[in-house]
Amino acid sequence: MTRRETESGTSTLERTAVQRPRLFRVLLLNDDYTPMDFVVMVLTRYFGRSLPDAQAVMLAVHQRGQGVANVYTREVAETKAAQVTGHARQEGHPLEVSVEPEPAGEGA
Ligand code: TYC
Repeated sequence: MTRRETESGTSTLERTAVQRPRLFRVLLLNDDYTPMDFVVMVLTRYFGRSLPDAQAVMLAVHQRGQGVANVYTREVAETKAAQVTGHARQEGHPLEVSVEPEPAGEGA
């Protein structure tokens, strides 16, 4: 709540609504050719995962077909997806990355 004094000397209380930005998941998709080490490197370098965490996420993607690299605001998620796809293509790997909205009500 913020108290504002008007020119005429009256004061009002204003309530400011805080809007938290929608969050988006960056998903890694499994394929048969991208080396496991490359995926682990991507998870540590681009998605801030610790090495053990990156290894667990990579294995989950390998076994289940897809998994969440991390969650960001839309622009950051899309930038990371583009950077990782570019890096993978440069190395000749077919790794696919997608971005999807975090379902409403998930997270804090
Ligand atoms: N399936 C790949 C392999 O056996 C490893 C892999 C994991 C690829 C995760 C992509 O998003 C991925 N080399």
